[in-house]
Amino acid sequence: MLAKDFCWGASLSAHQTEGAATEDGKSPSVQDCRVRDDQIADFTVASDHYHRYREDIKLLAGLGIKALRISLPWTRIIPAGVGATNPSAIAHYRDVFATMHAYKIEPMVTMYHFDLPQNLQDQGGWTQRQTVDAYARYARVLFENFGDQVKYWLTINEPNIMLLADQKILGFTYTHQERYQAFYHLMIAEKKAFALCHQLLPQAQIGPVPNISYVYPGSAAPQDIRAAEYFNAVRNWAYLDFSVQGRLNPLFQNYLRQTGIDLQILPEDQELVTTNFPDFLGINYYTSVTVEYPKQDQDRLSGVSDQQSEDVYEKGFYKGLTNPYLQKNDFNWTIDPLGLQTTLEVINDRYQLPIYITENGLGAYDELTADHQVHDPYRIDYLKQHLQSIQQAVASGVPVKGYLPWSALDLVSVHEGMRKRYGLIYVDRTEQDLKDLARYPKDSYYWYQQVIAKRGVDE
Ligand code: BGP
Repeated sequence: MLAKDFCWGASLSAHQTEGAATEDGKSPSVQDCRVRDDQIADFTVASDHYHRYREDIKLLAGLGIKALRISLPWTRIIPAGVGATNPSAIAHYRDVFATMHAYKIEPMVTMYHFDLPQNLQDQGGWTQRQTVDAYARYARVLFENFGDQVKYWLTINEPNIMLLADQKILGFTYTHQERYQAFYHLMIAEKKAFALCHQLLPQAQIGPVPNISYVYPGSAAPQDIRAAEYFNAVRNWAYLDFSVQGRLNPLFQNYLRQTGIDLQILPEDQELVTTNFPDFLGINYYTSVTVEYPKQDQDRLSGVSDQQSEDVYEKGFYKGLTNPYLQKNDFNWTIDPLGLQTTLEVINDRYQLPIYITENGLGAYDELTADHQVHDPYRIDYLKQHLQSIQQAVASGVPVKGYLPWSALDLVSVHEGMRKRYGLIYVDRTEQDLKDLARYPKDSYYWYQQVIAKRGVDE
């Protein structure tokens, strides 16, 4: 059983759920443009959460959750990314937070979840220092307008994945050098948010939200061990060491040197970086990654990779491979609950901060029956095994304070559109057919309701 004050919750992001992409003063984000151009799913509607948030929050309150993680869309609040704020968006989200509080649900707010204003992207996006300043201004607007309603803030969703994933799905394409400069700017932007939050909202808490999973070596060969250490440094520790300890990880620095990357660091960064730190860690975890030393040069570009599968590669450093000990889901992601426990233990060993699992879940093809049920035992299995792992981690001394699985309701998956569903609640639409967007709790919803009531799963 987990502690009485354990924070049971669920997670969403704005661009994947809200829709209303062209309403209420909203300008396009890089995600809107990507989803539109690739015709992934009707992005203007998504799960229609923007119009149905009251119904959705009420349904989620029925789970007994104490927290709901949502993200705020930068281009609704400051449509051009810089300049004027949009009063109707501020009023909208004030009502969203008031509705949550009416059901005793604490908002946990991701300030930016992959949806950079397209206007800033057109000027170079995160490769440019001015985007850091724009983010800092946006952070101030959020703290000033919602600081009385929101106690838990998350800075930037998965900057480490923005570095490593196939950047087309994130709405931009940078050169190798630009990627790492953009990554550095994301890290600096986060530090500015820590500083501002602590200055303006002394009662609030703020943390990073990277996607962390401990990287395994493919064998006991010393070169494979080194490959895993390097990928751990690039994928996991570079970001968290900077965020929590204010240092550039030495293996990461060596990797940068050897791959010919020269970061532009300003003298004034030093003080900012070494005096502003998070209050807690938000950790997203889906799968683990296994790498070996690349024996031959691959016939593809260095660094083009997809962090969630075996498709990771950096010449002379590491190459992903299939882990023969693990099963996969329908979308080729390995399922590794024990990997979550290991990851949590290693994170705790390094950083000793309270941890909230801010994403964890199973993407699958779900089917709605004629009587509006969704039988998803595979999702229940996945969540149950990961919760067992969390309980074990807590028993071994890791301060996990909350669990907010992905996702509260079905949404547009980043990689796969509407066909890959994560929700505890089914949203009745398909890729292109919007149907009536009605909500139906899945079996996993009722299962999670019981888990929350019992404060955990059987070991
Ligand atoms: C995380 C993102 C989420 C979510 C999830 C699943 O990296 O923070 O936004 O989408 O991955 O990924 P996908 O939707 O591609 O299955």
